[in-house]
Amino acid sequence: MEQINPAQYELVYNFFSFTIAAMGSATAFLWLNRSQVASYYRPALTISGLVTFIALYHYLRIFESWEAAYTVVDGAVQATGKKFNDAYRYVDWLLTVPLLLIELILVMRLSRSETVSKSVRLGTLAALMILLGYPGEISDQDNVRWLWWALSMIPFLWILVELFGGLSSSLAAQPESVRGLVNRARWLTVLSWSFYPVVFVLPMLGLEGAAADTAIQIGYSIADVVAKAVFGIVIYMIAVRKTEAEGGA
Ligand SMILES: *C/C=C(C)/C=C/C=C(C)/C=C/C1=C(C)CCCC1(C)C
Repeated sequence: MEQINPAQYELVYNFFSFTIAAMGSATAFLWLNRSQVASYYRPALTISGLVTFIALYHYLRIFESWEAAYTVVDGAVQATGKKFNDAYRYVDWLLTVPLLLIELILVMRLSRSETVSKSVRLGTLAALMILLGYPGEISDQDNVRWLWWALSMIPFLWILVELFGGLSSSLAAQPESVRGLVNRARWLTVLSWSFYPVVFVLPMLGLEGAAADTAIQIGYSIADVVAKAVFGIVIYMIAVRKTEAEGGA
């Protein structure tokens, strides 16, 4: 591990702690409010809470790994020799990224066959994107990182095309009162997800050593809170509004 200074160590520590609080409270909110929406929309909230719950678990492990990787002695941060475990993030994404897309599909309440086919297609693309990113993430050679970045960008861009092309006709079929919100959920996905490939390239653009490690950890944490907890709340709002538009729970 790179030599990290106390301010960087604390900053990452505090961001992990904040993310744990955000994921935990989002999980409680989403699961406790299931009864506020019609029964068709409950699976979307269950899955939404499952996503933040899986992230809560992984952030607890990430936090633990961060604490184990360093000790603070007389105000200086020293590496303990235990490696900070980056794999937790990728295991988390592998599970949560397909579920996030399924959440969005479920809250749209499409026909059964469309729900299944879109979930399978988007879920597979999302898993492929994460698997292709991992060999790059664990490499510190720029050319290796660029190669896997480029490969992972293919399913990533494909997902964006599906969200804008494939889901547009489904969007038009949504009740008037929720169209704006569903559109916002789609944009929230696009913008928050675009953050990840940008954070990934920071070390290839000249950011070095502990500064790069710090930026990556903070960048991914912010993106995770937006893409999972904030997104979950938007899904909840859509479900509540659709419940109202369709005549109550
Ligand atoms: C909750 C976690 C989410 C929404 C994670 C999303 C992750 C991505 C969109 C990652 C994409 C990547 C690329 C497109 C290229 C480089 C490697 C990745 C995996 C960072």
